Amino acid sequence: VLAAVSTQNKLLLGGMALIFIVFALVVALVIPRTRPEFPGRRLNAFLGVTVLLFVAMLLAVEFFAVEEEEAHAETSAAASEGGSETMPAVTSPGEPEQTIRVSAKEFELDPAETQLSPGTYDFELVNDGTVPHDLVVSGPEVEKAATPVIGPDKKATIRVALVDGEYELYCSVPGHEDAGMSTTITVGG
Ligand SMILES: [Cu+2]
Repeated sequence: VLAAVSTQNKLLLGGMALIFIVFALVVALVIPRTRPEFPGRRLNAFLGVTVLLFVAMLLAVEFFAVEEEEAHAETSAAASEGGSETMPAVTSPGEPEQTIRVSAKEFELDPAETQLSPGTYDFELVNDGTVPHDLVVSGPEVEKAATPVIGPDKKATIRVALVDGEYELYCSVPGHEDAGMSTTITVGG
């Protein structure tokens, strides 16, 4: 909504500026050629219109500038609020302590390690099978962090921040988890 309003303001402001400029050009260039006696008896009306346009222009700039500032303030306030909300809860952008290789094939999931200390890890899924698989990690503070589904001989990595607790690793391709592509890893004590 804010963006729409401020765009509209810019259009209005631009429109007023255009009217003002066209008016000024017409008065300065066109009218003297066709009507040398201008403004003559209409001097008062002419001056009135000029002053009116000028004042309207000033008011418009003042008014819209204030509204723009308010809009910007609200936008940046919203942005900083949003920033704290989007602090990573599931995955962490921090440096991973370690890469854990997880081999996937029909139908098992084989992580290189099943006992980890708390921290940030990259889980590298390697599809050692013959059909597509993916890797989903779920547990405390990590809700279904998933790689894309990848084909045979492909790799995909997800970064997760692990805390004390049990994490489930599984393949979310229909039927695969039940067929055996599921395991747990333990973090901390
Ligand atoms: Cu699978």
